Amino acid sequence: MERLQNYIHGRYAASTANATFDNVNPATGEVFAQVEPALEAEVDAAIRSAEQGFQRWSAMSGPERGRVLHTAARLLRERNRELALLEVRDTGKPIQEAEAVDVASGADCLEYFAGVASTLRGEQIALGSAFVYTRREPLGVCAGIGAWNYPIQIACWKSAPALACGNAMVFKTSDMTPTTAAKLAEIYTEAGLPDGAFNVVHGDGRTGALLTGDPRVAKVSLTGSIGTGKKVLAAAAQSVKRVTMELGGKSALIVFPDADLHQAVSAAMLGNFYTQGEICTNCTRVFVHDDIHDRFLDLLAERTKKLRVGDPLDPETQVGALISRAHMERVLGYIASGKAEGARLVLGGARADVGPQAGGNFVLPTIFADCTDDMTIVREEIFGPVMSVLRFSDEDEAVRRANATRFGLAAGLFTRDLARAHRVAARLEAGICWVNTYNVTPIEMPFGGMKESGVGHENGQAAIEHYTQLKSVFVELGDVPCPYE
Ligand code: TXE
Repeated sequence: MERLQNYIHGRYAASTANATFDNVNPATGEVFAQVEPALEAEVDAAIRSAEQGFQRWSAMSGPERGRVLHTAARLLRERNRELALLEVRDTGKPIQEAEAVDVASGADCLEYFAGVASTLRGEQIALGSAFVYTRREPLGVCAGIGAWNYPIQIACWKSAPALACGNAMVFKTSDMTPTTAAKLAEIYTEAGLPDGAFNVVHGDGRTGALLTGDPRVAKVSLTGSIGTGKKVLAAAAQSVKRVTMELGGKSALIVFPDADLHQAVSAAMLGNFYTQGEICTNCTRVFVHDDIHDRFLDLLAERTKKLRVGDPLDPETQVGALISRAHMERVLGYIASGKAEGARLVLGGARADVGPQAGGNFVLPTIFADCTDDMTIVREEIFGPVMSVLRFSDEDEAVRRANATRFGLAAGLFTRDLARAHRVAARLEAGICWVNTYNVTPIEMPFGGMKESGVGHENGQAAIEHYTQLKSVFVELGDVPCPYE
């Protein structure tokens, strides 16, 4: 049986815990590794090491930091296949996705922020007989806390901007997907990152709470559920930590009658079935105009029926296994509630029988039609391959209903009418709004939610503000304006 340890100060370190937890393959149910959790002693060691790492790393110049990140990006790309296979074993997602997206998007992120490292700057403000300049300074030790759906990508999205800005990071993996962030730590060490500048600890919410409760941690960046986000915010308040929160969503896709139907169906499928539906930005509420509703639904069902569900290691597989048995039961529970509350099941709606992988957590891509806004499946985040299709008849109604939720992560719309596209994009209460596409997240674009879906942004230049603090320096060129002469 494999064993996975915490990665502290440039090496794997044995835990003081006398118990381990299982790492389970979602596609088979097989336990393939034992993971050593980080308790008080390990979290303390990781933070102390990060404080040392911070001293060395923040003293390096921007171009030097950029070179380390560039080298790490190259190593990530060289190990793409190996890391993708590990990601599949942890998450159950199809290998074709992991190879094309997960590691590559992490490497994109490292490259982007490698460039950013040497562009950090303040401004100079002229003021009569004085001048003021501002400095962008790192925060110190940051904590990154990851979810299980995009483990290595999330670790890159958090660590790359943090490191580019001169911070150190202690990253806590999700207890269900601990493997690849530890590999990222190895890669950073190989690339020349000082020991301690990026440490990885494993464990569940208790390990996360040790990090968020520690006053030596200056900032927390969480990807997780809204419930966890609220707990982390409360803990962070105790020592007024900076926070970035990427939380859940229940996003709307609005398909207007002039839409390119084939493209709109492609986007709806991508935004519901990619990664088995375990994506926070997914457009799980698809609002389709009355005039095209039936044609849209027919096309959607016809194409969704052809999706290949099965062994994630098979390169032909398009829909893999859900993260855990408990999560699959939860998703099946939502499907049952959809049926009970009167939604019309068009497709799927059950576990998928994938033969030899009977121990896996497979659910068929599921489409519900005739949905109403009050149904549980329309209100709550399911985080599985379950799409709700709703009808609408005019623009105002679609916008009002799309916005009638506490979530505000993302939204999408399909129309060929330019004025309507921009008008509706402006009115949708969502941190990201896609026009005539869905779920495209280039590293250059800020990523973050409105309302209860989040605080702050990852990616793009916006991330710099979240990993630096601004200092104003006032320089007097004349006399002190002292009234006591
Ligand atoms: O989340 P959890 P999960 C959301 C989405 C989905 C959920 C799935 O809403 O339902 O995340 O991920 C740690 N103090 N998104 O089930 O349980 C926990 O150990 C500190 C949104 O993993 O909230 C894990 O590492 N940490 C999204 C992490 O928090 C705590 C993308 C998240 O756990 C803690 C992906 C505590 N008290 C998923 N309790 C986006 N917006 O980008 C738990 N944790």
